[in-house]
Amino acid sequence: MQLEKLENWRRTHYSDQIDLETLEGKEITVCGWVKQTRDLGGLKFVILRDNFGEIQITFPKAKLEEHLFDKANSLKNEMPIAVKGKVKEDKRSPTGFELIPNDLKILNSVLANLPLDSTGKVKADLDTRLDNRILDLRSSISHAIFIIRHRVTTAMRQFFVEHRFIEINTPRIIATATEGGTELFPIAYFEKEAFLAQSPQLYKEQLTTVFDKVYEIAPIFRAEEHSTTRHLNELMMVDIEMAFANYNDVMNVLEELIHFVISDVKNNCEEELNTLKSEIKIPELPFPKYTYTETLDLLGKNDYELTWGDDIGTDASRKLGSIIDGPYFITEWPSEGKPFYIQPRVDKPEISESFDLMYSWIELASGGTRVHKKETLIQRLINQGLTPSSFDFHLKVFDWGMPPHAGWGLGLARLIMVLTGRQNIREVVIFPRDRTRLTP
Ligand code: AMO
Repeated sequence: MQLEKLENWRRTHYSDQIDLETLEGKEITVCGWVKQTRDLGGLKFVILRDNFGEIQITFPKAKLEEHLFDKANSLKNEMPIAVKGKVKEDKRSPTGFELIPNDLKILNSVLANLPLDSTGKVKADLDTRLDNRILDLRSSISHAIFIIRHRVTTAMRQFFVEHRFIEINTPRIIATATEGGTELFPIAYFEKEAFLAQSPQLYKEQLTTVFDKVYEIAPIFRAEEHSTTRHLNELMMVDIEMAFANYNDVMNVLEELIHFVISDVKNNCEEELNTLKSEIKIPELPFPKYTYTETLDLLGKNDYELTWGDDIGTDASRKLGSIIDGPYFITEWPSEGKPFYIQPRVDKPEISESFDLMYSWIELASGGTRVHKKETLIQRLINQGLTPSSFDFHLKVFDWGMPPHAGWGLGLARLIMVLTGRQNIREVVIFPRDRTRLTP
């Protein structure tokens, strides 16, 4: 087959920009991929898919030049094409119009037997989908997930700008652990020992001394050995840190953000939510809050006993999810299990000024008030078996006017799971990295 060059052909309209009232009878140029073809002998229908929807291109043999109709016969699913044609009203077409082609360019060939059917008619398991992710992303389900994800990060940035947060980017190559030594990925960094960042924790705290309120949306890396449906080894984290604030203030920011994002998605992604059959509700503010101790009581009343100090693991979280619907906070966790930077309560040091944001049984975020006194921080580092001198680059900033501050980190993919109603985190990450998956 003779392939054509794009030359000076450029798209004039995306599929969702074709307004019948102004464009009927006019010639436009569309570009995209063949989603499907249907042959009725003298009539051929081609569905072209672009990023914003679909267009039906109708080839009536009787009205077209022979070579154009013949060319349409060589179209195969997933071929990239460009079409110049006239917009014509057609009530039978799903979009209410069709395009009658004047010219067609086939811009590349495709494999005869593709490893995945992006129309979703032939079902594939998740591994096959991930192995052939680019084709999978063209399916309406996966595409809807990532359009929603795009909407979420856009809305988040809007929210942060409106609330006067400054966007930062902190190093991904770091010298010390922030979230416990066991989850670090070591890397070869010339003659020094280095790691991939587990979180921007120390840097975001330092930057509050300059910019007051900061946020970062960036990848982080955790060498978690286990394989679950909600853990990955590389993930996008949404982090904030605020000066002159405590854990209650940053919980307020978090619930407002979640409310804003869910409302935004509900209002702007109706089609995608329908495709995914997601029935996410806009949560009421404020979100319910249960202290850790109250949560244990609640579990106890529902025949799930935990001892004070225990972590609330997967089974217990699932139990909670069966009792509480939507988002809620679990606050004031035992200080013992919390990272060194979390502030213990002054009146009751065994309890910390910390919280997790849960959605049903899934932990979406965690955060708290930070220790901002250098001596306390050094003591907590020692108590946790860490070497304060390894943190000199961080500790010295505490002598330069460190304000009281607080913040949180939110796992973006887990929020997307909730919004899109997906059960496996791998579905909502474009190229997931887990214990065994390193490609594509
Ligand atoms: P934490 O370690 O609790 O806190 O992480 C914050 C949130 O990130 C998500 N998350 C993960 N998601 C998928 N796979 C993983 N392996 C994974 N690990 C964590 C969760 C979790 O709630 N520095 C603190 C935050 C802070 O206090 O500001 C931190 O990293 O949704």
